[in-house]
Amino acid sequence: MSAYQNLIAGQWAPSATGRTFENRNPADVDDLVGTFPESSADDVAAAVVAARAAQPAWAAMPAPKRGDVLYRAANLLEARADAVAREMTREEGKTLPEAKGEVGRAINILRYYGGEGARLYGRVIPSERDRVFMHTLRTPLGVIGAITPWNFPIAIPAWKSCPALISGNAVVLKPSELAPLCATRLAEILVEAGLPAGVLNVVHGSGEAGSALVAHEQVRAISFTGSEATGSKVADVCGKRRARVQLEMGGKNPTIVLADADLDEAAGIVLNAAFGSTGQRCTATSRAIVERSVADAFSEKLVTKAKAMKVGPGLEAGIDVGPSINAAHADRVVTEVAAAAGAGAQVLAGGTRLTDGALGRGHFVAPTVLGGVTPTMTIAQEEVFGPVAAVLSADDFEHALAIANDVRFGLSATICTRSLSHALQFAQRIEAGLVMVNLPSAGVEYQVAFGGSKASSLGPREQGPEAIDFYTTLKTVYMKY
Ligand code: UN1
Repeated sequence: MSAYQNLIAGQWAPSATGRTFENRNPADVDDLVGTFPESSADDVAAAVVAARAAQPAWAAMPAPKRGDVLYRAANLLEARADAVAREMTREEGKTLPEAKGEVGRAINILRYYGGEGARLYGRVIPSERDRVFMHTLRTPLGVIGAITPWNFPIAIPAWKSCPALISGNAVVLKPSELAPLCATRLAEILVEAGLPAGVLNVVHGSGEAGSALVAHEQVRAISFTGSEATGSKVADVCGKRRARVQLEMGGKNPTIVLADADLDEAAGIVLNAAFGSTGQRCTATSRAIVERSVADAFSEKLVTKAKAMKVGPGLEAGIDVGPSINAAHADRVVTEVAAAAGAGAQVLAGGTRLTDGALGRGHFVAPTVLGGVTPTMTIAQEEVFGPVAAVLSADDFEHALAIANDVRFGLSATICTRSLSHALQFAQRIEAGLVMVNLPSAGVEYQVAFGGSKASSLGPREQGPEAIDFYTTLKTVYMKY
C-alpha cells in the first residue's frame, strides 16, 4: 500500500488538512490500491497560485520546445506501459488488454499534441486597406481546470492536459477519487520529462475540491467529463463567472441494425460496444434498434455471445468483462434492469450480480441483454453506464432513425448495413457527434474531434486539432507598414 500525494508547485505534498481517502480494487475490495489526499478549497487555491506563477514562463517557451516535453513523456510512459496498465486494472477494473489499449492511447495523445507545438497556426488575412498586414495569433488562456472521470483514468487526463499544455496554459487537474492513481503516474512522468514546476498541478479529492476548482475566479476555463448532473452545475458556475466551459457527459447511444446487415458481425459490434469496459463508457451502445424482420435472429446471436463472455478480475488472463467501479454502481445497474423487467422488458441474459467464490469480493454484474424494450421505457431513455444492452425493434430505416433520435442525448451512434444510401442518410440525420458505420459506437481515435450534441456535450470539441480551440484565444494583429 502506498500513500500518494498532491502535486503543487512541483512538490508532492499531502492535503493541507492531512485528510486522506482510500482507493480499493473494484475486483477485490481487500486489495487497497493506495491512499490519496482529500483536498479542500485551500489546496485548490494553492495549486492555482502555483499555476498562475508558472504559466507566463511556460507560455514564453517556444511551442515546439513545449512539445519536446510531451515527446519525452510519451517515451517514458511507453517504457512503463505495462506497469501503468496493471495499476489501471487494479484501480478501475477494466481488463488488462483494455488497460494496455488505453495506455497506448495516452502515449499517442502525448506524441500527437507534442507535434501540435509546431502547428499552432494562425492565419494571414488580406486587408482592405493599403499596406496593412493582418494576422491572427493563438494565445493561451492562463490557468485551466480539468476534472476527469474514473472510466478512462489516464487517457482523459492526457487528452485534456496535453492540448492545454501545448497551447501554453498551466493546468490544475482534479482526477476522479474513484481512480486517482493513473493521473498521478501521468503527472510524475511529465515532471520527469522536464515540465517546469507549477505548470501541471494535481489536486486529489472529491466534490469539495472539484467545486472549489470550478468556482475559482482565476481558473479561466474548465474542461469536465462526468455525469450530466455535475456537468450542469459546472456550466452554471462557469456561466456566472464567465469562464470558458467544455462538458462531456452522458450518452444513450444507439446501434441500428438493418435487415441487410451481416447479423453475426452486427451482434459482435453491439457486444463490443455494450460490454467492453463493462459498459462504463459514455460512448457505449445501450440500445440496439433492430429491423423487425431480423430482430429475433439478431437477439439470439447477441444473447449467445453475451452468455459466453467471461466475467472476472481484469488482471486474470481470458477475462472479457471486469467489475463495475463500486458496489453502489453495480447495485444501481441491477436495480435499473429489474425496473425494466417490471416495466415489461424480458431479461434474455444476465440481469444479476455475480458473487460466487472470489467474485464475491468484487462488484461484478453479468452482461445483460434485455428484449422487448419499447422507446418510452426508462431503460431506453436513461444512461445505465453498465453492461446492459436493450434490444428494440423498428419497422424500417425511418422508424429506427426516429427511435434513435428520440432521446435527450446525442453522443455516438452506429448503423450496421450494407446500404451506402442508408449509411449516408444516417450520417446526415442522426443527432450525434460521433457517427459510426459498421463499427462499434465506442473506441474513438485521438487525432479526430470528439464530442456530442444535445445533452451529451457542451462547448468545443475535445481531441484532434480542434481541441486546441478550447484552450486558446485568438489575437488579431493589424500592422501598417
Ligand atoms: C471511447 O469510447 O473510446 O468518458 C472513449 C467516456 C468518453 C470517452 C470514450 N469521454 O466514456
